[in-house]
Amino acid sequence: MKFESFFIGLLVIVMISTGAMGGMSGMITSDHASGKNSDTMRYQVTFQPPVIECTDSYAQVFVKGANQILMQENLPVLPMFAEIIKLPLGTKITKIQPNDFTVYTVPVPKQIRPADEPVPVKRERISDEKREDALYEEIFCYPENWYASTQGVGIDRGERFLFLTLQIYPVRYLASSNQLQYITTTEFEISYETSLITDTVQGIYDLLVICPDAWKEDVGELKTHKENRGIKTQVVSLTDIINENFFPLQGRDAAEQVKYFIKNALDEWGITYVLLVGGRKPGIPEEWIMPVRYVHIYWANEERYISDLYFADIYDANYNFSSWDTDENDIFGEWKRTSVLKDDMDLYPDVYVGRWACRMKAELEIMIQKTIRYEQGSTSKRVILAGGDNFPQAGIEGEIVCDKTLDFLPGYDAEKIYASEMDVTSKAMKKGLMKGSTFIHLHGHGSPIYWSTHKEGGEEDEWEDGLKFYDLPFFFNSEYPIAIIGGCHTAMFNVSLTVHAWTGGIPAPEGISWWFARKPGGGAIASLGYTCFPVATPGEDGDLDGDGINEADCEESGYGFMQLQLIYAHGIEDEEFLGECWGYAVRNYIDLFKKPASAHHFHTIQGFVLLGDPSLKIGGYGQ
Ligand SMILES: [Ca+2]
Ligand SMILES: [Ca+2]
Ligand SMILES: [Ca+2]
Ligand SMILES: [Ca+2]
Repeated sequence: MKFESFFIGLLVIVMISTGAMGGMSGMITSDHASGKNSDTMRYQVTFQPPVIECTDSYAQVFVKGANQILMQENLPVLPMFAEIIKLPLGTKITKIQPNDFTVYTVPVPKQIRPADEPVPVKRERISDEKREDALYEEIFCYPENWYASTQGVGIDRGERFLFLTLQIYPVRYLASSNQLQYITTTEFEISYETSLITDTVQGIYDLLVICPDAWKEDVGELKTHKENRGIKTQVVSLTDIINENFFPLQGRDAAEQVKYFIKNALDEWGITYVLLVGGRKPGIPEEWIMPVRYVHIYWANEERYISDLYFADIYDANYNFSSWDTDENDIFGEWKRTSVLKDDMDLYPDVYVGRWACRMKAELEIMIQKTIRYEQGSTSKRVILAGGDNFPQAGIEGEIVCDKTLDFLPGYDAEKIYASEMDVTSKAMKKGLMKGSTFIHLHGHGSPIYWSTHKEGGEEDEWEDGLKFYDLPFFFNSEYPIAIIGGCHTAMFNVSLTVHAWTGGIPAPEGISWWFARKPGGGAIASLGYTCFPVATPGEDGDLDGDGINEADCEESGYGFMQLQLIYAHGIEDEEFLGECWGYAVRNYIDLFKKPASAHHFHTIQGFVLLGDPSLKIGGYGQ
């Protein structure tokens, strides 16, 4: 019976991930009369009493049994426990109820250390933003509750699930009296119903390509190529969508119409991948060949940015269309500087979405020919790594993240272009790529048209040569790598000669990531970067990714974690297709950092974009 096998699977997942610290006992009560299975599971966690350590200025709290850190800007840094429970598609949580537990209180000798301001990955510091004092006068008890939970529906290895994240806060801080409240054991009852929906349709098509009408015929060559490799492909034009050639038209604007089409294709055809074909139209007014969605989450002086994740997050945890505008005011992803988060967003991708941001048909031709050539061949098991000292905090962050990249690619050789060993130049990157490689990973600072880093301890205005948009025409490598360009705004694809926000006033026709991918006779096959400021996490605040091993924070959170997860998906989890790797990275980031909601993590999640074919077979199929 399906339900039993799921329950055993769940038990295994929970026991593996929590080890000796947590445990779970389940009780099954089935209610067949209502046509639904309603069940309850019990979830128990135990903690050691808190240990308090003091520095000169602050106290720090540690709890054995807590596997993560609660960090919100200017609020106390406290241990927390988080568990991610994967439930079958169709499950609906009806109740999460803690049983009675005992609360203890202890005094704290000093104020608990507040979390620092999150650092945007940018070239210049934001001059008008200063760290304010801790917000302790505004809090009575932090966190307000003993637990929180978040749910989402998304895809994992081609299968869809409900993801439940349960966060438990074993200590709470009473700021006015400088005391800690703590618990040592807690048990939850989680009630749920199953089989609300099922994935009945499996893979009538695997890949959906959406393109403008005028390019549809040209995409035929890509379809033939993909189908020869067993990827069942459907090509649909924007006109097909509007003319209701497949499904009834839904949606308040062009972007939402595309998203509803993707939903229908997921429901009716069981698609896994979506390739959006089209970028900005050439010209002064901002118009799009293929629609985009701007979200409005304010952080680091950035008020809005494009998120292609919008097109991938189709369903929310209640199996409703994930509109990203839950207050229905036509402002999507709204969290303005002076307001709270207005729109609930599930975020978990339900399909793997990539974009060829082509501005003209010639670019489409280049991408089709590059893709066919790439997938028919194979690339060398080499990775080009470029990094340096990105932040004044201890550790050479770019090199730490690049070293970890190589750890996650067993059997690979690396060409390291490290600021500690040499100058980080585009010349060295070109030279490295001439020998062939599957990936190039740059981890540093960026702008839409430039990527760079520093020598160790280098001044903020002393930059390595780096990669500049005007270097791109001179890449003539014959093997095309997947380029991961870690830095702020590195994958903005709305740049034009007249609109060039964040380029430092330098006009450029377009951004570096897409340019690198669509470069004929060289460059990359796909690029990944950010359409906005992602967050960086230099320094050391504990085991931020909660895997039980405390490593440098630059690998455990922020943009470094995101990019490393993508590599991990391929090198360690053996994901063969680029879309799966993107989805893996985004999903894991959401699991860990969606809650408590913070603008900098939303930027990092929503801005991480795949400018490439999500059905791309990494390294090619070979001859
Ligand atoms: Ca809204
Ligand atoms: Ca979703
Ligand atoms: Ca550093
Ligand atoms: Ca750490």
